[in-house]
Amino acid sequence: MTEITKTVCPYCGVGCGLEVSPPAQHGKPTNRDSQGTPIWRVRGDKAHPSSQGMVCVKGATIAESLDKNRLRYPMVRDSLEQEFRRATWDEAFDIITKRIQTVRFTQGPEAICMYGSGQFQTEDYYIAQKLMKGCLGTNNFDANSRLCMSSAVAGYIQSFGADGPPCCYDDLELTDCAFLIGTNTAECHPIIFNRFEKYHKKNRKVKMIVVDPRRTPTAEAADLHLAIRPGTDIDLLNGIAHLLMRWNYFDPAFIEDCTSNFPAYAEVIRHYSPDVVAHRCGISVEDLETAARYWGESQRVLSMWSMGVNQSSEGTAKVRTIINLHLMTGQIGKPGAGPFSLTGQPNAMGGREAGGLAHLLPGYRTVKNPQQRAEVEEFWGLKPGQISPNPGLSVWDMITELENGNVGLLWIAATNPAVSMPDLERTKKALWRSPFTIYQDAYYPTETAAYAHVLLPAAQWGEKTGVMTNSERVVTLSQAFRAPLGEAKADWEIFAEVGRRLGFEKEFSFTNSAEVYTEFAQLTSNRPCDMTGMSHEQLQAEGATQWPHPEKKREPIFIDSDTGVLSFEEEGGEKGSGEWGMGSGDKSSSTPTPYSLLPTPSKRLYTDFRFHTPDGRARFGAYHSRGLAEPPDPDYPFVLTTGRLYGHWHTQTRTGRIEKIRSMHPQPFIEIHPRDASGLNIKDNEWIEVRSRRGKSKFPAKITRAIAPGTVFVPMHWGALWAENSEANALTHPESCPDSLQPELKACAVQLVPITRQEGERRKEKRVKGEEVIKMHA
Ligand SMILES: Nc1nc2c(c(=O)[nH]1)N[C@H]1C(S)=C(S)[C@@H](COP(=O)(O)OP(=O)(O)OC[C@H]3O[C@@H](n4cnc5c(=O)[nH]c(N)nc54)[C@H](O)[C@@H]3O)O[C@H]1N2
Ligand SMILES: Nc1nc2c(c(=O)[nH]1)N[C@H]1C(S)=C(S)[C@@H](COP(=O)(O)OP(=O)(O)OC[C@H]3O[C@@H](n4cnc5c(=O)[nH]c(N)nc54)[C@H](O)[C@@H]3O)O[C@H]1N2
Ligand code: SF4
Ligand SMILES: [Mo]
Repeated sequence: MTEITKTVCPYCGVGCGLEVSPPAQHGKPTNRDSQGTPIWRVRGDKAHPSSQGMVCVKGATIAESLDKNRLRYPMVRDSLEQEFRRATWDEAFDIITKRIQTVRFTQGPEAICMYGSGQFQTEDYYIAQKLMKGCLGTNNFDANSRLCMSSAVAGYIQSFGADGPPCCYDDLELTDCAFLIGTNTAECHPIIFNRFEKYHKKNRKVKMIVVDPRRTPTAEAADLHLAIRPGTDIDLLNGIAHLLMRWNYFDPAFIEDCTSNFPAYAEVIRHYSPDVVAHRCGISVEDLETAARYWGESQRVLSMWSMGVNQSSEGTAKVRTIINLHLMTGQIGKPGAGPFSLTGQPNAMGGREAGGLAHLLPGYRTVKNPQQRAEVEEFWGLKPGQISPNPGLSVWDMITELENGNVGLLWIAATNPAVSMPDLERTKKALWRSPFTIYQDAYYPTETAAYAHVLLPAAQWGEKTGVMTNSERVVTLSQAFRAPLGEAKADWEIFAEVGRRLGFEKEFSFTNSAEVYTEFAQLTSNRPCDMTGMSHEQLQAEGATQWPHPEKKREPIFIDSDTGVLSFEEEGGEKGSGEWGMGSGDKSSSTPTPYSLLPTPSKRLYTDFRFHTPDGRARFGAYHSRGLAEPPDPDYPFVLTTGRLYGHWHTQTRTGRIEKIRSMHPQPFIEIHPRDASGLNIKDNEWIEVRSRRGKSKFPAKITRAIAPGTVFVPMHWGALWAENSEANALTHPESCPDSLQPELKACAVQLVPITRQEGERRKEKRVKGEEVIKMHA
């Protein structure tokens, strides 16, 4: 019999269940890649509730990346000019702990920074929080989710009083109208898209609206595609609200009973009449009206969004403006309806649960809340006041503090900022100035390795056991099926060992990741993301589980037959109290309700229309549109937008080494409308130099009507190791949303300069050389 390991795909936030079996199987030829290396077999897990056996090309080919270009042992150097030399773990740990102690006692804990990732498992996130925010007393832990989901987090918190996407994937097959805004679901969340598309095709009455400046494969499938000008989402959303009001498609009872701040919102949307909106968005009044009609006439509306909304200097306002539409029409807390952020990374959700951003603490708590800080301090056995009340540095602040010379130690793990951060030239200069950088990654080389003093080899997917939470709050155990390659260690083990060596033996006495998860789960007790009923053992036995999932109901030991009042054993008394799922954390105000009297957890949040705000009402956000942070002008007349392709994952550390995916997307390009191309006298495949106020990049032209005139698009996947000067982020700027601090990676102003054909050819040759560099390291 072959041994099958159940696990979860480590790429996107859809969180597809996978089954992995060994390369060599009895009676079957051994699976091998083109170099003859045996590869593990991967297929979709039919029993997984989220993906029902489906996978996309990334999940299907993941095992091919396990052995190529791995970082196998620690490496160190004294300065960035030097070559790395191999070190033992003991030596590396010693260097790191000494450095942490020096920085702590000379510059203070605030000079220590960690930049982590939505590709951590929850256990990695949790141990990093305990080390940084707890033991070291600095909140300078931020994650690449800052570039990704932080606007959604801020929007949910401001509108609902707590983070957490309220919907579930079943809603995809229950809705009457899917409103997809700023998401290229077909390429970036393919299995969510498949689930909806099957249903959409079968049910002619079901509507699909896509709002995206580009005609993406997602937009191709829509009943209505609104190709708005980049950055005009709030105009559009307020314009739809204006029509819903005018046509009486709103729900006064819901607004009255379940929301607050409606008058301020009504005052704002008054100004968004159809002709004003259509003009600003660059769409027709008819299309705007059709969108409002689809929304108004549908019993159930499900909106979904991703980076076209979040990566914006008004990202939080955009998120809240989407939520507003749901609140004014009562489209939430019921099947097939609600605002649903599609999470980017596989465990960005777990990161939010574990407090993995500079302003958060584990269990959907915030560092600013004194009671919540005290709860965490007590749980960790720390002295009162140990956790700083100040939010730590966001990742862009880490860059500017490097510039100011205020960072003594930077620890980067599971992210490749030398490709993915905005304003790369500035980012790289700042990284170059870092007095001491630890970089913990599974692969080598990556672009960021060039900026590290210490390289630590991380065990990755398949080599460590831990949990990940997907977009619909489903937690899956990602089980190890092979030993870590070389000397690699799980991220949490590395953090824990450093913690122990700093003197926190008791705090980090874990012997395996199951113990780590059990401790973390206790800290979610009575929080919106209550997972006290989960453990590695339970997840293995029962399969993927959605939160909230509190500890098992306790059986009453005594029922008063006159009053019906139930009595429970005292042990763990508090667990049975509080309005679970309501997360107010205020235990004094509510009469304890035993678990067995509470309704069965629903697959959706807010089914009782009570929210986590102090008054239990969801709050309207009243926002006028502010547009782009860097609008086009006569010097920089084009808007550049950036994003993803179906096959590649971010900075290509894995997908760039998979033949099938490389051949799907062999090289970078710039999408440009035929009208703009002819204005530049450019033909297909001819090279264009793109210049912004910050930098330059070069791409061959892909002339297409899928992009609007005046806008160009480049994929984000090609860093310095994969192509010469085709970095999207050489051009982008760091201006960010004031609430979420998420940078506007989706838009900057650029000028386009054609490059002569000859030079283009030369560039192509150079690019091949760039690839050789990578082969050399293979
Ligand atoms: N294949 C693949 N899938 C992935 C990933 C990957 O690297 N590759 N990464 C994962 C991660 S971490 C993330 S965050 C998600 C991202 O998933 P998506 O957000 O779906 O992907 P993007 O391509 O970044 O951007 C989505 C769309 O936003 C549009 N857009 C740009 N500006 C605007 C605007 O002003 N308004 C509106 N409404 N739309 C705009 C772009 O044209 C683009 O089509 O994908 C996840 N899935
Ligand atoms: N222009 C532009 N820039 C963008 C975006 C955009 O749309 N446009 N999108 C932004 C968004 S949404 C995101 S999420 C970021 C993504 O950007 P990054 O996070 O920089 O991209 P990845 O390539 O996913 O980097 C993950 C790294 O973790 C390593 N790794 C994999 N598994 C493990 C593990 O288990 N442990 C450790 N320690 N390392 C591991 C991989 O080898 C890789 O080097 O990019 C952002 N940047
Ligand atoms: S849809 Fe996402 S989670 Fe599913 S297989 Fe593809 S990349 Fe993996
Ligand atoms: Mo992301």
